[in-house]
Amino acid sequence: MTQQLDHATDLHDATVARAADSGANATAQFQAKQKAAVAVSKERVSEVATAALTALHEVIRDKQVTYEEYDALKAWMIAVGQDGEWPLFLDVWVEHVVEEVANADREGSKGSIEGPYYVPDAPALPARATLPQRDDEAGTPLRFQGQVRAVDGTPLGGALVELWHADDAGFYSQFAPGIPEWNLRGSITADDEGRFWIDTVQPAPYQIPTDGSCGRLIDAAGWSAWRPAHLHLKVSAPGHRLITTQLYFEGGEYVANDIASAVKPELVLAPTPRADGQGDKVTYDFVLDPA
Ligand code: MBD
Ligand code: FE
Repeated sequence: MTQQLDHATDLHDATVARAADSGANATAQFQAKQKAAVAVSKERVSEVATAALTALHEVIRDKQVTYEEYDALKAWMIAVGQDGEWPLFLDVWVEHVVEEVANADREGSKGSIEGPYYVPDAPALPARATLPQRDDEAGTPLRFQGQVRAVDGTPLGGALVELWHADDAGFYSQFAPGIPEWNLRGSITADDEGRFWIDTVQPAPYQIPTDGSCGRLIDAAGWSAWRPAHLHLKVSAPGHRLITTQLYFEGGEYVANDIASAVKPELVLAPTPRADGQGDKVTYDFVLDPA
């Protein structure tokens, strides 16, 4: 009886994305990566902070923001921190413009935002590999294959392809309970010609947790809480600029209205059924700019 109850609780946990589960670890992951203080000059801090505050002052005048609304904002910002949702908030509503500025001068593959759910040092895998997954991993099998090249077409042998994505229920390992640590996360080393063949499963669309501060903003504003199904990638090779990007699926839900504004036409895949009937396959080649 106790076992049945535990099982029921597990099932419940695995099917509900709670802000506390994803938010706390997203904050911890970010803090681990951001240990060292960033050196920014006084001039630069003053320039950017003054511009940001001035833009906000203009919104208050333009929209005639009231004290009631100002206090609602203050309460909400305090709660965002308590929920651990600053990484989620910033990556959903701000990062896409930072990415646009950072990658404007690239000639190679298009980038996209990293989001809050990257974890470094995922298990190392060879060029032909299956991403770590459960024995009964749900979802349509997907073979993701391609080649990493330089802008002049030279194959980049031994390139590193880091891939992470949500499962068939839209949850990420390490950011939702009940999923094995490295599920659907891997660091693949391409072969001597920069090629890779990765077996995984089709991810589901991702819904922003509805019980946290980001969810409350979305609800209060009447927005959609969804991101289209996507693969996250970091692709790198010595002497070349690492690219962080995402790939989406043609015809998928929310491709045209991503809450994180991170879809670009060049990043939409069109998988086709495999000849052996074992799911789908898709080819995508990466082109890395010189460092
Ligand atoms: C995600 O899965 C994601 O990729 C981004 C950018 C924001 C929230 C959840
Ligand atoms: Fe994501």
